[in-house]
Amino acid sequence: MDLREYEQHKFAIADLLRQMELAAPDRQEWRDQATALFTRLAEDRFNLVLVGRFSRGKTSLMNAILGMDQLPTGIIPLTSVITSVAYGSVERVRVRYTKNFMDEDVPLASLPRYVTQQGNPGNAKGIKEAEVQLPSEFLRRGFHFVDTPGLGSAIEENTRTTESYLPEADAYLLVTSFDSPLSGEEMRFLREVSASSRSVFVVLNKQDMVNDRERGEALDYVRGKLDATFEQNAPKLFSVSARQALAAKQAHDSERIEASGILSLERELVDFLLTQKRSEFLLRMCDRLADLARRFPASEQTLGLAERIAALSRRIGVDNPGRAGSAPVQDSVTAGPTAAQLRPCEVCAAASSTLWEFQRRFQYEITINPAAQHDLATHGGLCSFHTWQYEASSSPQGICEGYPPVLEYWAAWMRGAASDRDVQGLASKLNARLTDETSCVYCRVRAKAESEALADLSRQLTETQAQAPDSLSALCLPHFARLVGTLRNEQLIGELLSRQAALLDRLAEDMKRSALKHDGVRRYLLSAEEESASNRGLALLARARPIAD
Ligand SMILES: Nc1nc2c(ncn2[C@@H]2O[C@H](COP(=O)(O)OP(=O)(O)OP(=O)(O)O)[C@@H](O)[C@H]2O)c(=O)[nH]1
Ligand SMILES: [Mg+2]
Ligand SMILES: [Zn+2]
Ligand SMILES: [Zn+2]
Repeated sequence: MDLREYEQHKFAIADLLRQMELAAPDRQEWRDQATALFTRLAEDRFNLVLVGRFSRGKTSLMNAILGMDQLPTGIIPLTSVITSVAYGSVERVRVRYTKNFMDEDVPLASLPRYVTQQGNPGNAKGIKEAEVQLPSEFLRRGFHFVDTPGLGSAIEENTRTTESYLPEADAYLLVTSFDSPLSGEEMRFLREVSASSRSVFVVLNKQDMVNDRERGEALDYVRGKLDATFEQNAPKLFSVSARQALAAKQAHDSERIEASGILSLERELVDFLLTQKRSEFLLRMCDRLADLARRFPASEQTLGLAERIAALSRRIGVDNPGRAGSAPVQDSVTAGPTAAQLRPCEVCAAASSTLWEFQRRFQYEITINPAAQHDLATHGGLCSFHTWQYEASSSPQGICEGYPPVLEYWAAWMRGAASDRDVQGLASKLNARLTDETSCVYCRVRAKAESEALADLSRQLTETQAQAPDSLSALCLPHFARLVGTLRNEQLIGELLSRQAALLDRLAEDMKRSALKHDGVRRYLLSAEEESASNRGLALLARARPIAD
């Protein structure tokens, strides 16, 4: 099941939950239960927790997987705070304190001040978790990597921090290393996990420090220990050099990336997430929904609901024969939209800024320039919308200086009409004089700016030979339609339509995710993209408000 399918199933569960709310016999009792389920759905984070003795290279391994070096590492015990890293369209760090009213967003570059032993010794700042969001494609598959302070250092607070977090894990990555593999505390940890149902992967890091023979010996040794500790399903073992993996990724050297051992680890993690974890989670949610529905008094409606839950559950099961672990992995994480594609409609933006400039001049001109006053008057003023737009940014004094000619114009018109004998036609004449989009100067300035921006865009697209450029923003529907109307190249139009379709789908998903997190009272989990989803969703359908704030 790819991420897309997974989310669609999740949204289907949320829809069923909302419908159950309508059928609920006792709203209050129901609401608590439903909120709890929404919360689970909204939080739905697959916590892959990295543990191991201090200085094994846990943080380095995370950096290597992400192909960046933003998380602080060092030769002395370093990480002092639980640090999770998950997908977000923009870089963002949320520091959550144990007293949650103190939560704050901080720049990524300042992370060391919060999560390291030097910046925040023994987590004296009382941070519950630093949540890092990064636009990494690997993370888009739904991982929450959780880095923990190393076990077994002299800093007891750090060990306690890690131990208290362990129950939150969905799976563990035990990071040990070729220099003295499997310390006492790592063995203790393994024994504990072997008694639980959680999966664990074991990484032997720093393979660059040993030769082939030593490497083989260490692997045999660790393999033996694992087989002796786990009665069945002994953890998979990986030999890796986080240091070389990161360097090779940064150099885009695919041979050295492969040699670092990181790829087989990454493949295994993705496989695990896709074939097992997701369907288990969804099926568990369906079970809980069904439990809830069973407690409703039987009625046609509740029977219908129960049937639909069962059907969804079957569908999830069918999509995932891989529950037994045999399904082929198909991971279709598609490239996300570029930053440009997330920018609001560029035609709207051009029109707004032109109009903004115009308005500034206009406000001034009509207080001092009789020609401008006359012009405004003969157009009968502005359209209703822009009249108030003008009012909002003008002073009473300016209005009283600039606007009397408009009122006088109407007075003169009416006086003329009073002596007109054509009473029948009067109402329609009056209506025809009213200021609308075609006579309002603001409207005309905006329309002109829009036409110019569209013409520019159309020219650019035609010149670049049928390539929908990555730099194109998320056009609003009205402007998209006008743009398409100017183009002749079928292939280009087809490309633009697919691109726009992908944007619309993506926003619909952002909106559903955002709704789910609101339902689940987990607003702090909203990514920047989800937070702005309501606004961006509407902005894809309608032109921007006439003037930028
Ligand atoms: N030679 C070698 N050194 C590595 C490798 N990975 C990490 N290191 C070094 O090991 C030291 C510790 O790395 P960290 O990533 O900070 O280790 P950690 O497990 O996060 O440490 P704590 O946060 O204290 O628990 C650093 O000096 C790294 O440069 C590797 O693959 N090879
Ligand atoms: Mg660390
Ligand atoms: Zn637009
Ligand atoms: Zn107008």
